[in-house]
Amino acid sequence: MFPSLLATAGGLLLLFSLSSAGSHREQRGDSSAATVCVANDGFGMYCPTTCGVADYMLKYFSKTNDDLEQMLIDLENIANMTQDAENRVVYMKDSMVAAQKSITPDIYIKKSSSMLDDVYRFEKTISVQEQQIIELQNTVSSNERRMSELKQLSLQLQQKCSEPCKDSVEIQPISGTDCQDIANKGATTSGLYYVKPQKATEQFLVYCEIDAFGRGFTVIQRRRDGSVDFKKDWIQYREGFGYLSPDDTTEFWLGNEKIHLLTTSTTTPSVPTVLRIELVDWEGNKKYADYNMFRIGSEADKYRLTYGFYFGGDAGDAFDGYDFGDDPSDKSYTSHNGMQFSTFDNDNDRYDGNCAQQDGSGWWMNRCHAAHLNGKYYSGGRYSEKDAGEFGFDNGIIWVTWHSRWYSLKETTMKLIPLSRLSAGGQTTGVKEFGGLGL
Ligand SMILES: [Ca+2]
Repeated sequence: MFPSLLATAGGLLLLFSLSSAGSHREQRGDSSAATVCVANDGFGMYCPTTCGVADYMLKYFSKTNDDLEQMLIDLENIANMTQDAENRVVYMKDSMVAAQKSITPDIYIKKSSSMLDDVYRFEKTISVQEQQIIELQNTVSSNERRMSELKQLSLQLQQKCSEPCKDSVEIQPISGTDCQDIANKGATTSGLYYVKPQKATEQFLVYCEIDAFGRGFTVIQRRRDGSVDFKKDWIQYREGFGYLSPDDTTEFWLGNEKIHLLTTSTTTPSVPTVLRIELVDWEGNKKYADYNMFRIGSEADKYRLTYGFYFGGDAGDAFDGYDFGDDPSDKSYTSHNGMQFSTFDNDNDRYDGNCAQQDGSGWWMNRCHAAHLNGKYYSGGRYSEKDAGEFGFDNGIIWVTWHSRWYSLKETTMKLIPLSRLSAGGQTTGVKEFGGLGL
């Protein structure tokens, strides 16, 4: 039984170490790096989720493993004690025989009766210990059964993880250059779709929000619950991170390169794209802001943000900067139009320091911002300099033309739509549909 238990524990450890390599790279569930689960472009909710389940199981395994090891030690101790006791009984029986042979009957009877007492006592101990061993053996075999079931399940999950994401995530069959193109082709449900913008060399997955008016928004950013850490480096912001989900329940940054491709048209004149920003605060209020002729430059231009003009909305024009009253140049220091993208490891801001490092995000930093939708997530909204870490700056999810810089929003969405379709259902109708807030 011991060898088989050891073998099982060894197998578990192996299983644990094999899978923990994957889970480490998947730490926090939001790594954009290629993982064991992801077959192609790094998005798709279910593969990482499957790993999440596996991680959970592995945690459980680890505990079971510890328990089993402890049990193994206990069993060995008991076995040793039992062996000791048996040895002593054998020794005493031998002694009795020896005594019988060599000692006079009177002394023998005295000695032997005391020895017999000892023998009975030890035999009793042995029987108790044997009972304990049987109970432990039962526990071990029941644990072995459970472990074997878990291993089976884990193998199934690993099998699932090694399959391409598209096999387990519901991806809609229609594809197009963007979500509006997909909606134009007849898609009526929001979900995951493949898009291939004109300049793209390969298709990639996006979440399309398709409404009752046939408008197809391509979602490029989503904050919902703080489950994804947005403090990422240049490459992660370039490639995108977080998770796309068919039911829009997850947080992500689609990736600067993809946003660049989605906002770069090959036609002349170019097709104007509107960036719609939707915001939700902690009281459940919803507001939005639209920017027309929105565009993200290439990586060579550090994914520079440009837009033609603020196109309306009730959240106000925070991209234009804000006069905080701290400095005469506040507003020009905090406007975003024309800013290059910065991350902590790629500082392209207009500040002597490093805005992205100080505020723990990737964003079109000026010196630094009046809008900061990739900021740190603060549950409840209100936070202070003390909460903001070593630098103490306003690093939350900010849109200062609505809430102050010390109020971090609960939810954000950044999404794209061709200008021609924004008002397809009626601009006012569309606005009403979003939170019932008309212009
Ligand atoms: Ca700088």
